[in-house]
Amino acid sequence: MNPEGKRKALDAFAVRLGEDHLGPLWDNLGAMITRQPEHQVKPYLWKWKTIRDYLLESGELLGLGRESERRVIYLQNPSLLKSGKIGYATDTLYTGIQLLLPGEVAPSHRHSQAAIRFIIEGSGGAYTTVNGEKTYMERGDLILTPPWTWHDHGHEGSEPVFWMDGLDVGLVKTLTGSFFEPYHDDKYPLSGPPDQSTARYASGVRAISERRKHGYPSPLINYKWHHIRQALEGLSRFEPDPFDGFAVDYINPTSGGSADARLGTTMQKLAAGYRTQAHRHVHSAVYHVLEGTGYTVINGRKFEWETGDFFIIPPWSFHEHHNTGNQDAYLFALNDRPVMELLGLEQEEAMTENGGQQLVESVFTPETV
Ligand code: 1HN
Repeated sequence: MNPEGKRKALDAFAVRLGEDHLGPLWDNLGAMITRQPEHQVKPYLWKWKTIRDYLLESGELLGLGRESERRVIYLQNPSLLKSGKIGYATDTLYTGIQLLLPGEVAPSHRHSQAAIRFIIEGSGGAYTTVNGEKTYMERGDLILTPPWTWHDHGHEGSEPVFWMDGLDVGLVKTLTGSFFEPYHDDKYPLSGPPDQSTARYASGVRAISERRKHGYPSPLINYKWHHIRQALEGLSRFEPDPFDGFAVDYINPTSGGSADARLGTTMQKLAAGYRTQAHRHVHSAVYHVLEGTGYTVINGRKFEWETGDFFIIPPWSFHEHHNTGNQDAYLFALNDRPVMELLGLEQEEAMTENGGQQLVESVFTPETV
């Protein structure tokens, strides 16, 4: 049979297979197993002022209680909306920004998604309880609510508090492991005085009575900003990482592994004027600018950021950061690296062309619908 005749016969054969809900791998192997990661996730950047203004407006429109468990506005990556999904930040990661007003209570519940909170703004008195441990929130703190732990939020202070929520919503949805349960009361009973785990674990040591306790969830639930900042000052006496500057992973003090088993969290300090080299990795990330001014080049596009902004690094996308300010910049990031590592999927590649820095082909501007 000539090649054309053969192709026709194979196409007709594929149609017959399809009628019996079968498929020919010889036509689909390339689409199933791509040579490199392929995805719909595009980078995007959200300005803090836009999010903050909308949140304050929602504070006037929406009360809290069982009808509206949380007052949160989430990052809806337009590239994921287009593919018919609810639109999280990336395929695996969800990020929202939550507002709690003085006197409010966000009622207790638990879910199988892992969650972290990173505190953006608020001058004291707001707290989360995690399985009965109450911990107060301060700007720059990272608070864990590990999967299936009861958590509620409350506010004894006088100013609105804003924080970033990060959850593995997309990952858990893909793996069909979502469970949710409301607690029968607004607040879960307290197990003792506040911030016990910070008192016990924040110095990186453990009481000898706890030697046999290790693994997940991490016993430390609040990673205080002043401790992290101090650790970065210590690191700054050494050479910066070429791709990330002075950067730390938040860790579980009993194991040295990621603070949360599935959600990775990092804080990086970029010294004034510092520019990193470009690299890419399989894991995706959501960045939040705790402090500073600069830009990140992602796949040849420049994303300019300032304090409070959020941006996405999609999987397997070249990126480099540049602190253009005259102060140190601090970037917090949420990522799915622990999952990629556990599954043996993580890979990393440095850009070698052009001295390891990308050519800027375009500059991002928000797409207003
Ligand atoms: C959640 O439980 C919180 O506890 C915030 O504050 C955001 C987004 C999706 C699912 C659960 C919270 C959430 C969430």
